[in-house]
Amino acid sequence: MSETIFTKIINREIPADILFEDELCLAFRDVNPQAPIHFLVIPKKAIATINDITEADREVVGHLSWVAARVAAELGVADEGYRTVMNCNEFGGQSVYHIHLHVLAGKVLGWPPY
Ligand code: D5M
Repeated sequence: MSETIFTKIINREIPADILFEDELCLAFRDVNPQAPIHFLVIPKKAIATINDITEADREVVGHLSWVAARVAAELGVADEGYRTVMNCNEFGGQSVYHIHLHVLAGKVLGWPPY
């Protein structure tokens, strides 16, 4: 798999507004926010799409949601609510092929999302 921009963020080769980091994942603000608060939670392991998740990845993929909730709480938006989204491939609107959980907050979000 070719390296994406998210690997460069993990390796500190390009800057990002990092909100959380541990041995498994990184959370940082989305450069093109779609809500007043919009951050991404990514595994440090480069997994291209949800379709490429293996059984061995179960811990890290579950961990992304735990980190999303923890950072949302730190930003003060957990109780009012937020949305997590993981896009997959072309029809899902994926543009960076390193899985990432979007976390959108800070306003009432519409549904359906199109
Ligand atoms: O979402 C990919 C997301 O990644 C999109 O919302 C923009 C964001 N992005 C792209 N480059 C950067 C950098 N350098 N910093 C922060 N955020 C970034 P997708 O679901 O793949 O369409």
